[in-house]
Amino acid sequence: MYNDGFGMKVKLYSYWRSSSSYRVRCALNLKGIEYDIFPVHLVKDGGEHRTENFQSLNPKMEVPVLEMDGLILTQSMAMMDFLESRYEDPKLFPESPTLRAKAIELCEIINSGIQPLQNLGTLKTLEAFYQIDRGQWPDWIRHWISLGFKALEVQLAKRTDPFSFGKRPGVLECYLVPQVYNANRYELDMSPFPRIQKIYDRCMQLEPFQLAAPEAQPDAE
Ligand SMILES: N[C@@H](CCC(=O)N[C@@H](CS)C(=O)NCC(=O)O)C(=O)O
Repeated sequence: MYNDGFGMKVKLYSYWRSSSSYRVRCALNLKGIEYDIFPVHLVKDGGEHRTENFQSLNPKMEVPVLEMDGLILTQSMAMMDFLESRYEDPKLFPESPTLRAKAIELCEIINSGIQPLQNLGTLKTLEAFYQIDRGQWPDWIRHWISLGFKALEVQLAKRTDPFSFGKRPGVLECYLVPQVYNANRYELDMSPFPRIQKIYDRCMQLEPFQLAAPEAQPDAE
């Protein structure tokens, strides 16, 4: 187990059901980094992430926020990059520059191409601006997950490693597992995505992913 060089435990501001927080929990667990969870409720009383206190950590009013080495980081991909340079082993990113770029490309299908479209703030804006009520959200969510998963499935099916980029799970699994969790939550038919499903199933056999799961969090409801 690592702890940070300043003798302070790493802090993760997280919400149990937030897929972006889930990514970082996976990465911290894979690296064996000790951390404390600071729960931020995204729903209660209009959302704790909107309070002035939280905005001083993240003016964009989103979780996760990672606090370590005297640094406050928002954006999960920046966290992955920092964790990788700060704690060398086990590696999250492939070592070859080509594969590293490919891994980031595939993470971005989720990070920029799926999650922002199913984010709570986006859904609430659809409701406020266009009266798209909550009953219609699942169709919208399934549409965007499915579109992103189609692209991912094609790319991942070309590779035969047990995980996306090798024998061990890495950065892409940290993005993929939470996104599949959401797909299941919204009852997306996963049968068109066998390679994604296989990688997810393999990850869920492993303790770092089990401990990162929403239901295993201290703030799970
Ligand atoms: N790109 C950001 C996404 C962060 C994000 O969208 N977080 C969501 C939870 S998964 C959030 O805090 N949403 C609050 C809201 O939309 O009001 C990252 O990767 O960290």
